[in-house]
Amino acid sequence: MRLGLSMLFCLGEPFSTAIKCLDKIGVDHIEIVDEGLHALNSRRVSMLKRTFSGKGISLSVHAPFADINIASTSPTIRRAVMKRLKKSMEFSAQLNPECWVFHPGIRSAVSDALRNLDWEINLKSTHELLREAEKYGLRITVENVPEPFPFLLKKVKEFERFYEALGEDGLNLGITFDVGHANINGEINEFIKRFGSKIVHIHVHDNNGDFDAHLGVGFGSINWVEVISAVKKINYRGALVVESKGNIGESIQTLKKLLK
Ligand SMILES: [Mn+2]
Repeated sequence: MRLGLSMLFCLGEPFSTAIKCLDKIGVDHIEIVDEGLHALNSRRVSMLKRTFSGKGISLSVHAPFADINIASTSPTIRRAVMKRLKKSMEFSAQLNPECWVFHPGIRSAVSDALRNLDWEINLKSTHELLREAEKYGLRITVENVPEPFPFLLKKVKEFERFYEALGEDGLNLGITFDVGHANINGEINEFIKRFGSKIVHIHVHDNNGDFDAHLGVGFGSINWVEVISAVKKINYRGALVVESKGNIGESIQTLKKLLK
C-alpha cells in the first residue's frame, strides 16, 4: 500500500510554497485540493507537472467542495455547480490522476416539501459527472461524508440505495472511503465489509467519534491496527491518503510502522 498526503493541511499556504514543502515529506502519493488558493488553473497544472513528473509520485484531485451541492434544487445554482466541477475535471485530467474525488449532494431546505427531489437530482448529477469523466478517461469517485451535515450519502444503507439506483453507471463509480467520517457513525468495519470491492481510494484522519476533527492518525479513538488489517483483507491496492489538518509527520510515521 502506498502512503499519500492530502494538501488539505496546507490549504492556507500559497500554492507554490505548499508544493515546495511537500517535496521534503517523502510520500508516494499527493492529493491536490482544487479549492481556494490551490484551485487548479493552467499555471498550477504546469507547476504540478514540473514538480512531480518522473519522480514516481502518483496524484489524485479532490474536487471543489465549498458551496458545492450537486443535489441543489435550484436549476441556476446546480448549473453553476456543475460548470465548476467540469472545469475541475478538465484541469485534473491533464495531471493524469489516479482519481478525482467528489462529495455527494446535500439535502435542501425544501426537502420536506419536495420529497425525494434532492435524491433524484443527486443521481442525475452523478450520471452527468460520469459522462463528463468518460470524455477524459478520468476515474471519478464519490466520498462518504460526515455527520452531522445534511449530506445525502453518509451511511452504508444510503450508499446501497444509491448504487442500486445508479444501475450500470454504478460500475464506473468507485468509492473514496474516508475512515474518519465512517468513525463518526460507527460504520468503519461495515463499510469495508459491504463495499470492499468498490473502494479505490482511502482518506485517513482521526477523531473521537463526536465530530469531524481531522486529527492526526493515532490522535483520536480509531483503532488503526484493525483498520489496516481490514483494508489488507480486501486486497486494497490504492493509496492511503493522510487527510489530517495537523500532526502530518506523526501520522505518516504511525502508518509506516503499521504497514511494515
Ligand atoms: Mn475525506
